[in-house]
Amino acid sequence: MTALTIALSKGRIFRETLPLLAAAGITPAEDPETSRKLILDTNLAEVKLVIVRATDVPTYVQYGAADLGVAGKDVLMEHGGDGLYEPLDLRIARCRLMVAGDPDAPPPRGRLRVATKYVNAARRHYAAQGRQVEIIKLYGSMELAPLVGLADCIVDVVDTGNTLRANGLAPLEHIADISSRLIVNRAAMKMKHARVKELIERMATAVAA
Ligand code: PRT
Ligand code: MG
Repeated sequence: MTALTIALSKGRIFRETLPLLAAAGITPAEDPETSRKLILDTNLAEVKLVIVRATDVPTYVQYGAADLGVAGKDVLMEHGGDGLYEPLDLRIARCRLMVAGDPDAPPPRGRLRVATKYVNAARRHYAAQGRQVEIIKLYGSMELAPLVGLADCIVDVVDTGNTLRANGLAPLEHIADISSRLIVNRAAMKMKHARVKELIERMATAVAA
């Protein structure tokens, strides 16, 4: 059997990918939330899972350190598609990439300052509107930035909107609907075609069910 390595992140992506992996006949031997291992065995000797940060999944797959992976479209929009196929929308971990801010704030004098970890997606969004903005790169807790005057607004993913509301912010502009995608290394798609194709087909059937 062809060896396959699948890159996943802990948390919601791992949880929501589990049933889809099960449909493909793959069950992890351990739970990454309780195990410290970064390489997890599965019920299939030839299939391993590697547990990495959500934003690192495309990098592992691009370089072939993992044959496949599951990554949010937000992460893929930032990373770009180099060396990757994106054959299947898994329809999990769904949310929206939004501009959010204080709806009552007066319009800024000068350039709009936008805090985000999604610098590329944010730049493209404002460029499409012909607006010159100042992008401030953050790695987390974006909601804080408008509250302390670091930025006029943020670009972040929103699910329930509870985090925004709790901080007196509201969604202002919709950028993209987000879900997680199965991604495949380009070389693996050729070299391990039969095994990868079977996995994609089984997961696709489970997604459609
Ligand atoms: O947490 P860590 O820093 O390790 O990495 P990560 O945040 O990138 O990973 P994780 O597991 O939190 O998110 C993985 C993927 O899940 C993201 O890339 C998105 O594609 C998707 N996803 C779906 C979300 C959300 N929903 C979501 N709500 N990712 C993050 N959030 C955040 C959101 O930014 C907000 O701060 O959760 C918070 C709560 O959201 P509300 O609107 O429900 O309050
Ligand atoms: Mg997170």
